[in-house]
Amino acid sequence: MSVTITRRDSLRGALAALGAVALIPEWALPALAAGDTDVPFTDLPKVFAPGLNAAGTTRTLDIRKIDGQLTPADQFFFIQHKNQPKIDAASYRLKISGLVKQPAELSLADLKAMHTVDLINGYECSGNSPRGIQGLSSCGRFTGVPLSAVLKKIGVDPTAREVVLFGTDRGKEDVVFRGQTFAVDQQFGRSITLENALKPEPILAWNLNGEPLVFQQGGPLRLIMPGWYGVANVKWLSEIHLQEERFLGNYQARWYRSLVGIGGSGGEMDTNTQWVENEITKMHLKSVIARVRKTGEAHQVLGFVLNDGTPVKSVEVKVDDGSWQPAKLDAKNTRFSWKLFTYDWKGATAGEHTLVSRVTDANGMVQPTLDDLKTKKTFLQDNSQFPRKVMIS
Ligand SMILES: Nc1nc2c(c(=O)[nH]1)N[C@H]1C(S)=C(S)[C@@H](COP(=O)(O)O)O[C@H]1N2
Ligand SMILES: [Mo]
Repeated sequence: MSVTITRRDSLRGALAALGAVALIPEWALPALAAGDTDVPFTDLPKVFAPGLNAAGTTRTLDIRKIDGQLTPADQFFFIQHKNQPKIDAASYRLKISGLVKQPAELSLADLKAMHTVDLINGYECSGNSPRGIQGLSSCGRFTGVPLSAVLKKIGVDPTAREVVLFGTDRGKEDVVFRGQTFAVDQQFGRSITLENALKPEPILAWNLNGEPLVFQQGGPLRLIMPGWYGVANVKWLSEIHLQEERFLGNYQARWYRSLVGIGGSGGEMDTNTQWVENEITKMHLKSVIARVRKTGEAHQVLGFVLNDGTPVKSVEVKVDDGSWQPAKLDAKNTRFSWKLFTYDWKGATAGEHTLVSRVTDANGMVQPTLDDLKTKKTFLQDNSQFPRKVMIS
């Protein structure tokens, strides 16, 4: 294996030898220097308390604290639907069942003995939105083994079509059938097609930023689906089941959907409007302004882009009623990381201002405005342009 060592790596190596590696930020944006200040946002909800909720079940990211590519593990957002199981890593076994050559139970040691990979992956919950100042998002370096390698090692039966991933978390769920409701015990489950499972990207991950995943983050083992919304990243994996039929669990087929009207007036009964229901899979193109800092008389706007891994063509920023101005994408962005951008805001005057960003990808897809999304009926997948208000003193 050939290894390219960059100057930064060798600097890190030298400093690591001195025990000082933690001092080197992973990204070029420096921490606030003496004399730098954060410009306050005036658009925050009255009650705005990012971080851990009172029950300790959800943590949101305070995006004003973003200062690099990797979200520190102790700030990384977490959320889930049921309980947060605590699983003993030493006795942990991942079951692989269904249409496979030989059902298997793999320990963490079995997985770690395979060829492991590192992947920087940024993602958001599909419910992430301006309402919570986009705090259900983060980006980290995950370590694990490609799902494809595990499936190939076990051997997939040729009749398999669907790969269902179950979490250890379970509880009562309403299963609704034509107006009848059955409250039954269910495991959290999501599925992907075998074709997607065999792509090189999905990994079964045990580390975040070089440390074992803590239980809130789905430790000891979770799926990471690069470029997909959070819900696909099944935590606390207990079983991977291969089958021929579609998997219809609530989190797959019922509760994670969007309903969008295309064409016509968008009126609910307009026969010229086609109503399309979609699964929540790949992330829709979004940019967010996260932070504004002042150095002397200079102002810099910082934000991030999330998408499905399609190369980003441009990010632009607009101040008040001005024209769209190009922002700069950070050189350290990678295909599945969130894409950090900065914009040097010249001539900012005292008072309140509105800043908004929009991203365009290499396929010509442009981030929609809120108005463009008005025929989207479910709140999931809100990737609308997010105008921010700041106060310059
Ligand atoms: N087992 C399990 N995995 C899960 C969930 C869950 O409820 N149970 N929630 C999903 C949702 S909706 C999101 S947004 C992500 C959040 O991942 P995080 O907690 O690492 O941020 O986990 C996903 N994986
Ligand atoms: Mo989510």
